[in-house]
Parts: sequence; structure tokens; C-alpha cells
Amino acid sequence: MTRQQINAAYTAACTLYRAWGVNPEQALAALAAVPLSLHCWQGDDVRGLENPGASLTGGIVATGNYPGVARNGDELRADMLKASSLIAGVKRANVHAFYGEADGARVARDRLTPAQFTRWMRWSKQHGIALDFNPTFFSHPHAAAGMTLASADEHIRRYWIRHGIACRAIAQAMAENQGGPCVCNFWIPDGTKDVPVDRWTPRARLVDSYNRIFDPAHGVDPRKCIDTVEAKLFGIGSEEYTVGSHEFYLAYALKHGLTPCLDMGHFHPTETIHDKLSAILTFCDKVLLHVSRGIRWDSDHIVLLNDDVKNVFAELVRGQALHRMYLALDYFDASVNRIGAWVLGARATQQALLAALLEPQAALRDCEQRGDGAGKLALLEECKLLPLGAVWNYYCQTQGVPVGVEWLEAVRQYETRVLRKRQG
Ligand code: RNT
Ligand code: ZN
Repeated sequence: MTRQQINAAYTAACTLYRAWGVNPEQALAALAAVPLSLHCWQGDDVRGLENPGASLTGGIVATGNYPGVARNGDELRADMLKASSLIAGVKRANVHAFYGEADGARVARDRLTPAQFTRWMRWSKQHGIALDFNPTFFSHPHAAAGMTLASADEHIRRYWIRHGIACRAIAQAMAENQGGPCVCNFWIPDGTKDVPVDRWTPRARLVDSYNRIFDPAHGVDPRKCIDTVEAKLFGIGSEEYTVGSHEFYLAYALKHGLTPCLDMGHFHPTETIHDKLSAILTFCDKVLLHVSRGIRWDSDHIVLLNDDVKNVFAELVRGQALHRMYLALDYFDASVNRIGAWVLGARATQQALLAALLEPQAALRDCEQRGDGAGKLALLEECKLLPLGAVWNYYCQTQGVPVGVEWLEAVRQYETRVLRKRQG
């Protein structure tokens, strides 16, 4: 598409949106200001940099062996930058604790310090990409029995408590480095494959572990390190019982002033999260969203522009709650070009957000208030046919990123030039 064609399509689209009382310029300005955190773990199939031979545990799996997986921190960061160059708007980068770099040395996870993340922080500053952080409670011998912070083995539980405390200090250092908050998200895999007779004691231990980790005595500044806790329904090998369930974490977060994290793939297969947002955000200030796509037993497929994602952003825009969200991608697919996976999910997320921002809210609310249900549904249906793509293409053009699927060309070139050379 030529520049003129893109502009002409946008102008025509604006006429249609304006007729419904929508201001597309305002929508695009709002879209450009919403930060999206890109998860580093899509680039290397959640392998981490700690131990090249280690396998992924914790009930999550990355299947596939598409060529070009990042083999070290430099490759991973280069790949993230490539992806980032094809995504508009404000980007952040989400790093896991087992992506620390110690120049060949091995630093135990309970002894990690900001020093192992200086490369990430330097890179962050250089490219203006703020960092978010996650302690890593999986892919480790001390997690092999399926329990970490809820473990009955005090030695193991203490180890992971120290890891959690260490990670909050690292997140705080990242925040200082970037002059703005760093989201530090806690997810643990703890659970059991089959029916536990005692569901209570592991939860009591988990509460105790978190009380120790989030103890104010550690002096972590809540404006710098944003503590978030992520629930899950089940994992591979923990199908029956997950200690950190949705109810557990929601209650814990509310009681202790932490931020809940909702991962879109962490609920029953037909359970969606858009209805939860207005409920949860009534009682807490912020929510971290892991934008993901569950399929059957897998919670982490590449995000696409589907109804689930569209409904989430519609809710957030309708509730004027965008600024109360931290948005982060979370999925891992090793069976396709990994840069493509990042770009697909990020763009789909932003498209869903744009669709929400272009919704004719005044007209819709007017129908609802007048009790005109058919009118409201008709208008919602009409919205599905409005030219979102024309506005999106114009946005990409003004943001200096490829329009339509032109980004594929850049991804293919990078695959030939860089990724294919990594084999062997
Ligand atoms: C796992 C959680 C968690 C992880 C990352 C790697 O089910 O969603 O967020 O995906 O921490
Ligand atoms: Zn997640």
C-alpha cells in the first residue's frame, strides 16, 4: 500500500467513526501512550541463561524446534530489539531472574544481586526500554519436587524465600536505573498432580513465605518495585491442586496491598477474565495483565486478535481503567519464528486496544440508558464492521513501523541473515 492509499483509507475511516461521535486522532494518541511489556522468554523458549543444558519445569512447556533460538543474552536482546522495531508505541522488556549474566560464573538464585543484570540495565538505558522483572521459581533442582514457597521442606522453602527477597532488590535497582517503576511479578508452580488430602497446610506455608518476602523491613520502595502475584488454575503435573490459586492470590493481594496479576490463560478453558476487571479494580488500584491465549491445557499460545482480548480492552476503556493496568505479554511458541511470535502478539494486543478506543461509547451508553437493547446490540455489531484496519495502518505509518503484514519481510530477512546462522 502506498502512503497516499493509507492516508486516503484513514480519511474515509475517520468520516465513518466521526459519524458515531468517535475521535480517531484521540484514540491513536491514547494508544501510543500505553506501554506494553515484551517477555524476553519468547526468544529462547523459556530456557534462561543460567544453565544452557537445563530443561524447563514448573508445569509449563515450550514445544517446537524452529531454528534460530537465542543462545545467549546478546542474541536474546538483539532479537527483542528486532521485534521491538516492528511494534509501535512504548515498549518495556520483561526479564526473568534466570536471565541473569555472571560471565561464566554460577550465582545461586538466592544470592542474585543487581550485578547480574547490569547488561540488561545498560541495554535498557541505551534503548529507552524500561525493564520489568520476575523471580524464577522453576527449572531448578530445588523446584524439582513441585513445591517452592509452599514446600514442606524448610531448607527448600527458605531458599526460595531468599530468592524472592533478592528479586525485589533487583527490581528496585532496575527501577532506579530507569527512573520509573519496575513490576516484579511472583508466579510459582507449586501444586500436586493428584488429590491432596491436605490443601490447607501448603497454603498456610505460602502465606508465611510471602509475609517474609514482602516484609516492609526489607525497605523496598513500593513506588519503585511494584509487587504483583500471579495465580493459576493448573499446570502440567499439577492438574488437581495449585497452591497459588486465583482465590488465594486475590485475597492475599487485597489484604496486603499487592497488585494481582491476571493471566488470561490461567482459568478454566471457557472462563474469560473481562468480567473480573470491574470487580477486582473496584477494590484495588492496579492489576497486572498477562496477555495470553489458552488452548485446552495450554495457557500460553501466541496472542491473536480474538474476542477474549478485545473484550478485555473494551472493559478497560469503558471503565477508564487503562492507566490502572500493567500490560505484559506472556506466551511461548518454539514452533514458529520467535520474532514473528513477539510481533504477532504485540500487534494483536494493540489492535484490540485500538478497537476499544474507537468504540462509540456515548452512543452505546445512550442506547443502554434508554433501555434500547436492540439498538445497543445493533451498534455493537456495526462496530465490528467499521474500518479498524484503516486506522491501524495509518497508526503504523505515523509510528514508523511496517504497515499491514509488511513486517513479515523484515522478520524473514532477519531469519536468513541472523537466525539461520545460529544452527549447529
Ligand atoms: C506460567 C505463568 C508465568 C510464566 C512466566 C514464564 O504459567 O504464566 O507468568 O509464563 O513467568
Ligand atoms: Zn503469566
